[in-house]
Amino acid sequence: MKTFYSPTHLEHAPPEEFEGGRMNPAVEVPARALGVLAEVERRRLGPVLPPAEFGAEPIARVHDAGLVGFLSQASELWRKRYGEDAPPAIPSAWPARGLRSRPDGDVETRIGNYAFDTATPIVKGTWRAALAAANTALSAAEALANGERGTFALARPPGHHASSDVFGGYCYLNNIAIAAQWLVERGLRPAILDVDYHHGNGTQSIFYRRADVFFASLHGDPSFAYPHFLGFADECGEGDGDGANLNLPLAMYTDWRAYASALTLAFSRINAFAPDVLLVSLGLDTFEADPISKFSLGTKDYLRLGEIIGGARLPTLFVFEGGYNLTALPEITVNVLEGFEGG
Ligand code: SP5
Ligand code: ZN
Repeated sequence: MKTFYSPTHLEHAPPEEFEGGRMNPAVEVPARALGVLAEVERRRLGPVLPPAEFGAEPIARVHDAGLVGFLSQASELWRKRYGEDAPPAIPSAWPARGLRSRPDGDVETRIGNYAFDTATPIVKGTWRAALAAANTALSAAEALANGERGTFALARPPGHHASSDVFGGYCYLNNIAIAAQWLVERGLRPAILDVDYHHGNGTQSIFYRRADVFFASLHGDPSFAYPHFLGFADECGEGDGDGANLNLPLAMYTDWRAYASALTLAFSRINAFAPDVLLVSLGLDTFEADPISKFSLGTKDYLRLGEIIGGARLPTLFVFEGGYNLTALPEITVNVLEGFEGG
């Protein structure tokens, strides 16, 4: 399997995130992708290729121009305001209910307008890394469109929490949505399967009113899990998209048995949609020892996850999302990819 990877992700390395009422060490760190890259090479999964440059257009097809403009300038504006050695940019006020959306204004106004949490800091290299991640997903999508059976976008920062005009959840641009839209414009019919522990609220929102992209997500029930405000079972799509969205919120400590039965249900709906390409938001934070999540999947379960995905017999693009146990992450990630190839 071809892996697409850009070292530009290394430029996005915020030291801390604001969570639990304080600054904590960041969990979405460069070592995540470096560890997976080393394991891809160690197990000889296939060639590791640099992404091509797709330019601004495929991003503009998914994201609001105001968000893109802000993200591209945010660090510079922040450092102009708070000094060259300022800490990472984090919002402190948002247009919650009763307040006005304000896409223009000073950096504090704009960062609050476009962010939905405090755990997604912007540093000097964030924008370049986010662009490289989107190009990584697009390159892997292009290889798939050119006839590969499976491709892996080792993208960082992740993407599935970013909607058209809001960033958060360690995500700035929605890599998998950008790839899905690019494939739609080449006449393909994508289904997205999101197996990250956290609901892919951004991806869901982007396609919620559309019938041409199916979205299915297995995740920690938002009644206890981040992102808290989306991902419930009654969200089925709207308008043209009614019936093209499937949420399967799962209980705390979900193990392989319960997970596999939800996966079977997801694939029955995906198959009924009759996609010609499958895109997987590959989060590995369902692991039993993930530091921020509460599922109970074991190392070997990821081989079976890959086998089941491979059993769908669809050209498949894997896009890297979350997963924060740095010790296990390389092995469990490549287990999915090898399971797919054998399945
Ligand atoms: C891509 C992705 O996986 N994003 C996840 C973002 C989650 N951010 C906040 C998580 C809060 C979890 N709180 C657990 C406290 C453990 N110290
Ligand atoms: Zn996650």
